[in-house]
Formats: sequence, C-alpha cells, structure tokens
Amino acid sequence: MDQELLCTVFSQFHIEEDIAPFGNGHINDTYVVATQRYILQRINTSVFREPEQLMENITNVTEFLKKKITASNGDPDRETLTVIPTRDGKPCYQLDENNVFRVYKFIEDTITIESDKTPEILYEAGIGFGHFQKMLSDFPALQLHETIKDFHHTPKRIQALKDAIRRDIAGRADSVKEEIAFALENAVWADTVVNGIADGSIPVRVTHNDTKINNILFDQDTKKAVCVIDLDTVMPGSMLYDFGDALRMGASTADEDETNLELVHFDEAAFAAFTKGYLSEMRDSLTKRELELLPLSVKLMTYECGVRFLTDYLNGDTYFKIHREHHNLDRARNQFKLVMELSDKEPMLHSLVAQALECL
Ligand code: ADP
Ligand code: GN1
Ligand code: MG
Repeated sequence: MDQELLCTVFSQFHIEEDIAPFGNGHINDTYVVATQRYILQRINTSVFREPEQLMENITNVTEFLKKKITASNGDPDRETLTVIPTRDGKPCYQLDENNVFRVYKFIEDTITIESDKTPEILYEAGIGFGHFQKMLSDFPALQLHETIKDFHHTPKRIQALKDAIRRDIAGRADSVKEEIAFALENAVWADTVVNGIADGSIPVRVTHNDTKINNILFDQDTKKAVCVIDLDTVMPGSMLYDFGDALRMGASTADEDETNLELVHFDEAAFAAFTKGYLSEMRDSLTKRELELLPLSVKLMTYECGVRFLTDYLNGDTYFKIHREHHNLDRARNQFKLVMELSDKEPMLHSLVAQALECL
C-alpha cells in the first residue's frame, strides 16, 4: 500500500508520545522522547467478513488475559497483544469497506520460528499454547463471535470439497483423481471431534484455531514462548483443534510448501516434545476423552488442511495465497503424505502421550 495512505491511516490511532524533562543541564531545555514501535495490520475482510466482531473478540480476550498476567506478576504488555484504539475509541479504523486496519503494540526482542523447529522450541511452543488455553479456561467461550463460521467443522470441509468437485470451475478435477479419492476414502473418521462436541463428550473451550508455531513470539535470547499472536480465529471450539494444528506443521520434517515428498515425514520426537510442554500446562484441565484423542487430532487437522488446499485448487485458488501454478495441489499432497504416515504412527503416538503424562 501507498506510504502516504498508511501514514494517514496510522494517524487515526490514539498514539501517546511520552516526552519528559531529562538530565541536569543548566543551559538548554532537554527532553527525552520515548518512542514505541507498533504493528499496523490491514484485516483481510474477504476472509473475515465482520471485522468489528473480530476486534470485539480480540479486545475482550486480551483484556481478560492482561488481568490474569498482571495477577501472576507477568508483563501484560509483553505476554499478550495490546490493541491500540483509534482516536474516537474504536478497536479498528475503517477507511472503506475493504480497508479495515488495527494497531498493536510491537512486542520487542522476540522472534518467530518458521522452519528451525528443534525439540526445545516445540516444547516451548507446547507450553505457550497450553498456557494460553489454560489462562482462558474460565473465559465464557460462548460469548465469542464465530469469526469464520464452521472453521474446523471437518465434515463441512469435506462437503465443500464435494461441491468443488461437482462444479469443477477450474477444470482440474480430472487431473487430481488420486488426491480426491484419498480425501474421500479417509472421510470416515473425520467427524470424530464435531460429533463429540455435539453429544457433549468433548467440552467447548476458547480455542485459538490457527496454532502454527509462527503464531508464537519467542524471546530472542532465552527462546521461551512469550506471546501467542494472530488472534483472529479465537472462537469457541475444541482444544483438539489447537493441539492437532500445532503439530500438523510443528512436527513435519518439511515445510507445508515442500514438493519433494521424500522429505516430508512426521517427527515423533517433535510430537513428544510439544506434548510434554502442552500437558505440563493443561493436563489437569483435560478430560479422559480429550487425552485419548490427542493423536487422532493431529491426523484430523492435517487431513482437514489437505482437504482445504485441494478444495481451493479445484476452486481456482481463491482463498490461500499462492506463489506458483499448482501451489495448492502441492500443499494438499504434502498434507496427505503426513496423513498416511500418521495413520501408521497412531499407536506410537498414544504411547508418547502416556509417557509424557508419566513424566509430569
Ligand atoms: P497473519 O494472520 O497474516 O499470519 P500475524 O498476526 O500472525 O498475521 O502477523 C504476521 C507477523 O507479524 C507475525 O508472524 C510476527 O512476526 C509479526 N507480529 C504480529 N504481531 C506482532 C506484535 N505485536 N509484535 C511483534 N511482531 C508481531
Ligand atoms: C492460514 O494465515 P495463516 O497463514 O496463519 C489459515 C489456516 C491454515 C493455514 C495453512 C484464517 O493461516 O487455517 O491452517 O493458513 N488461516 C485461515 O498454512 O484460514
Ligand atoms: Mg500468523
């Protein structure tokens, strides 16, 4: 976007300059000006249709977290996001229908991890997401707006795939018969979590719903998890979505974009490390059923993501940003390779969960 326009947008936010007298000079008048860095984000309004509801969720959740962080002697400006309101007190600035902006305080001295996922980082990420969920365990989940309806409703994602196959807008269905067959054959266990939520055997909690490891800021020196970010999809859901989605990417030996499937494997050591960190925060809150379903949740979220990529490919790449022609197909294949491995590894993952519980 144009720099001048960005400056105009930024000037709509309530930014306080801190200017104070400084030093003991006898001649000049000396002041120190404290400056703070900020994050300015344009909200993707084609994905998030109700940005005001989305910002209401984020404001409520971060204010709730700030109280908890302060009560435990943490730093509320560092351990959760700080929404900077506009000059007229709104949580976002609407330039026009498609240009809605928000500002957060920049959290300094942190890094995000893209591909360098060591077991130590996975352990810290488990603590980070587990702690986030634990702090929100008494937030009234049903007060949150559903910012994307049925976001992790896997059967509806399968239905969307079937609709895309039937419409075949981009004329690609014939060329991906194998991937379509894989997706539809595996659909049998895909309703486990939504059914559990519907019959009450899986509790509804506040969930993040997009727990990529790069949605945690880590301290640049200690590499400890500092802050969970990217709160656009915070909604009522199951913790299984967050656990599974974090390991979908976190425990893959390759990036989601990797096309050489020989390099794509599910790494049990990464799973064990994340699980230990996550359960160190959440073990006392989880039900027996949730614990039982941890291994399946990883396969489920990986499968669901593969289905979403394949659907977008069939729809002519309208949702996920792509950087090359068959990018979404490559991503779907990558995810399905992991699903195949995860089916074989499920018994092993159960024993790793049991081991993690024993160690706590
Ligand atoms: P997206 O939804 O596009 O993934 P994010 O909200 O995750 O957007 O932000 C993108 C990147 O911006 C993050 O990966 C992180 O590097 C950086 N970032 C976001 N918020 C902050 C913040 N408050 N302080 C420092 N860096 C941030
Ligand atoms: C999107 O925005 P980002 O990259 O954090 C998507 C996730 C997918 C992910 C796949 C709102 O996340 O659900 O798992 O891509 N977010 C949304 O990489 O659809
Ligand atoms: Mg992000």
